[in-house]
This record gives sequence, C-alpha cells and structure tokens, in this order.
Amino acid sequence: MALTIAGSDPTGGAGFQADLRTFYAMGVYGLSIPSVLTAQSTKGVHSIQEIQAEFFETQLDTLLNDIKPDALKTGMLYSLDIVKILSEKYRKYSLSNLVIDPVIVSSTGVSLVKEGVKEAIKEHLMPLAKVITPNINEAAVFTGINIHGEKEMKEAAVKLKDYGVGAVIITGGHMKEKALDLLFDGEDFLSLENDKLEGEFHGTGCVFSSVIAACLALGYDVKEAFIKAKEFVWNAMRAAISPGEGMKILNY
Ligand code: PXL
Repeated sequence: MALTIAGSDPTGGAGFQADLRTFYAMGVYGLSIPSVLTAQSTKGVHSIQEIQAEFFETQLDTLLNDIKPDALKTGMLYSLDIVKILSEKYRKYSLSNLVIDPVIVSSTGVSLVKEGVKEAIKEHLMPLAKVITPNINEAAVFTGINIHGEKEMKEAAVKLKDYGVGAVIITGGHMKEKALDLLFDGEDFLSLENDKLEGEFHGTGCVFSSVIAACLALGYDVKEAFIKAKEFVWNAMRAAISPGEGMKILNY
C-alpha cells in the first residue's frame, strides 16, 4: 500500500489523481490525502484553494490510526502548516519510505508554494526522506546551483544529499538536448538517458515519483525503482494523450 499526500488536479494528469492511477498501474493499492485543491485544465492552473490545517491533520490521524502504508509520496504541499503537520505525523506513526517530489511551480509557471514553504520542506521533510525527486529547476532552487548539464546535476545532487535525504534523483527532462536523469545515493552516481520527446507534458514529475513510491512499497531498492520509473514515464510519454486544448497527459 502506498499513500499519496498531494494536491488535487481535476485533469488527472498531475496531483493525487495521477499518483493513484500510477499506484494502480504498478499493482499497488493507493491511499490518498489531498493537501490542497486546484482549479485547472490542461491549459494551466487557474486558482488554488487551501485545505484547513486542522482538517488536514484530522485526515492523517484518522487514516494512520487504522492503516500503515508501506510507502508515502508527497507532491504539492503549498502551505507551511501542511509541511509541519506532515513531518510531525511521519514520526508519530513511525512511517517509512518517504518519497518527496518537491513541487514548486506548475508546468505553466504558476507558483505552487507559499512563502517559506521551500525552506520548511528542506528543514522538516527532507531529513526524513528516503528519496527526493526534484527536476532541474527545483534542484537549482534548493541548491542555488545553475544546472545546464550532467556536471552541475552531480554537484546539486551531492549538495541535496547533505540535507539529510537517503538518495537524490534529479530528473532532467527540462534540459535542452537530452532527457538525462541522475541518481546519487551517497556513494555512486547512476545516470539514465533518453531522447527528448516533442510536446509539452503535464504531470511527468508526479508519475515518476509515484512509480518510485510504488516500487519501494513493493520492496525494490532505490536503484531498481529509479530504472523502473524512468522506463515507465518514457513509455507513458510516448503514449500520451491530449484530452484538452493544452498540455499532453501521460497515458498508461
Ligand atoms: O506537476 C506539478 C503539480 C503537482 N500537483 C498538482 C499540480 C501540479 C501542476 O500543475 O497541479 C496538484
């Protein structure tokens, strides 16, 4: 069983809807707690509605007093209270296999975090994580390193590892020439590369991190999970659909 704590994306391309769909495709039973709601279409995020901190806490306590997930994935958390409550409950319920997708902006450039949330994720959540899966933009924001290629990806991964995470996977789909993803587990680097695919895709980060969480729930190690996630996302991008007038959504 895997739990996603993420925002709601009504298109199903990203957010907890995409995470649940991914868990299902991986053969893992999915649990979900929304951390924030969005109004959006394939053309972008229209507006954001917070979930009351107290009710978020009630959702966690109610579920976790009953069920213990084998892995937990976080996506768009948006507010400081949500991050703090989450780190507190993660310890309280002795959870494991935390995968953090440190979502900061949407594919169309809308901010998906309030003031101080990036710092709170770094301080309160990252030290608990088994794996974090920033894209190059997120890795750059969290480290201050401008990422143009593999060399800077490695530098950023080493710096992120020092924030106390178990392993770092930087996804490089947003780089110009090639889609190169890099894993650093504290000892070794592993980079996996694909050709770039044409088009604007929505939700690749959500699906990628959900495959990682599903794999950890199934007992894979981080390296195996990385290889599986890269392959899964690549296939799902090649089969992507355009349900609306905007971005493509992964299909699997
Ligand atoms: O792709 C990042 C993301 C995550 N979660 C939610 C989103 C988005 C992007 O729009 O809406 C809920």
